[in-house]
Amino acid sequence: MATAAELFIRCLENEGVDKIFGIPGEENLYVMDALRNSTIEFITVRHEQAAAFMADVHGRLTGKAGVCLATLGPGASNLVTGFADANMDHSPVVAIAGQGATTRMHKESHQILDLVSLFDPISKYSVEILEPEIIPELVRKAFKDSQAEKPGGAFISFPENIAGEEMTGEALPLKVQSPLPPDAPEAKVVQAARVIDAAKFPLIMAGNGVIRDHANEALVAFAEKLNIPVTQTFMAKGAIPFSHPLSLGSVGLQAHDYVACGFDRADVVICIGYDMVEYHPRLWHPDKEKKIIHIDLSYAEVDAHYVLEAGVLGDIPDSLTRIAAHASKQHAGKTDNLKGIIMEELDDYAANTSYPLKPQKILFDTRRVMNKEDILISDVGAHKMWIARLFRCERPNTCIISNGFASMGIGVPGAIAAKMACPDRNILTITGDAGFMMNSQEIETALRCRVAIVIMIWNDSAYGLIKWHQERRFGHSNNIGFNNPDFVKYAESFGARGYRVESAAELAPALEKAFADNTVVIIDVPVDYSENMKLTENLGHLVCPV
Ligand SMILES: Cc1ncc(C[n+]2csc(CCOP(=O)(O)OP(=O)(O)O)c2C)c(N)n1
Repeated sequence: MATAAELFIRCLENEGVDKIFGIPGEENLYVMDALRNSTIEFITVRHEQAAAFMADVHGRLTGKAGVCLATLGPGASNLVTGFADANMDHSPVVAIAGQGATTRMHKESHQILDLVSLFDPISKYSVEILEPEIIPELVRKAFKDSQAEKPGGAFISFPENIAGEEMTGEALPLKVQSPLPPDAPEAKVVQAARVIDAAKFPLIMAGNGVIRDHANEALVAFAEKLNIPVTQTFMAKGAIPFSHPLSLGSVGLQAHDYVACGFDRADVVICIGYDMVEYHPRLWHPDKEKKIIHIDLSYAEVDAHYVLEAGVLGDIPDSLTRIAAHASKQHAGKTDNLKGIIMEELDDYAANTSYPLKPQKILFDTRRVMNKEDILISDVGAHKMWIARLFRCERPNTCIISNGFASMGIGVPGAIAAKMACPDRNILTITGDAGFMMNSQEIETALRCRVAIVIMIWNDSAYGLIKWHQERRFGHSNNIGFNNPDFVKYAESFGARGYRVESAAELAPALEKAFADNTVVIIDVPVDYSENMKLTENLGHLVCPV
């Protein structure tokens, strides 16, 4: 006779789950015990938030829901930030929390929180297991909802008395069905092709949906056939290779960056797999005068700055191929050298020897050392803005940026999950000193699980991005400084390695050595963030090339 917890684990196996990130607790004893006879590996972590970030990055890289687990009350509330990050970044994640027995949920009771309500606003599906028989349906629905476009979070609360119940009936896992996305109606395809044919300066904006729907090759073919330039959001980096002649680079900086010049000129913007949460249309479409074509698997969000001329809802590769077949006009391609300006900016700093290091120099050397398939996970801060602008990506999902919820602390746990999902690639996280300290405890997890990652800390002893914003707004800053530990000694205290970069020339060799070390390595890189305000000033004076 199986317990409900054992049936639950069978259902997770049936969904193809191979790992659960989490921390065991008293209220999930039965679930943990059921894992002893399972193919699923449990990755014991040091903070539930990290477990959720790991599930988040696992989901983003594999397209299959990452799974995290916590106990009730404080364990579950610790999951919230990482889980919300996954939900807003449209990464599939299923979170499981233990819960007190159903016999004490109706009253004040030790560690009991209404978890279904807590997770409701940050999930696509939030549910409690109140009968063992419903487990197969409930688990199937959680995974189906989480993985369906747009992907996001599903939360399951599992009361301990239900988990321990002996199953009497014949409940079995349900068949996993993966329906193909529907194709767009022909009339919509033809309408979009007409709008594109009538355009003077069309521009493509690719979003993360292109990567989620494996539409990157179709995107390139579409752009090439019609000779239309492509820009991408932060989370779509690599959807078109940076080196492609039609690639303009990434958009998303709130300031008016070079790539935004492409928007100024465009009369038709073709948004493909675009998530508004990343880069609000008000920023690139203030005058509401452009024609917008929305190509996606989901309906467009309603927004006064995003009123559609044509909407093509269906499998993205199929839609792109069919629209391109109906459109006949060859457009002007890139009419200016916007990407050239970005390249010049990088090249200018390639041989820069100043210390602390300039962000541009760090990213130039990092790109040179990393292979095209290697993965960079960005944390959140000023460093993320530099990575988004200047780190050149040739392949989808090789630069993971959180730009929906945009939570600090994703870097270290995200890198661990990336290495587990892609063990043959080098994995680097670039993080601010503040974001690093939010989940640095997971260095122990990485070492214990023998997961080799490199952590590059941009060290400025401050909340750099906020300092940047304060200086921009008020001309001064306050309450943003702090002291750091000695990061080399900190690494060594865990049994990891630590290198401090003491001149610009030391960075590239240190990074090469760190990858070759094949363990957990911290590289402490003092960064010169005076470049932040220089960038603001330069972009403030930016005159778009004509
Ligand atoms: C969890 C969380 N708290 C606060 C913020 C707001 N925030 C965004 S960037 C930032 C500063 C980041 O500092 P650091 O990690 O040192 O990176 P830097 O900006 O210096 O590159 C803050 C406080 C956030 N995005 N996430």
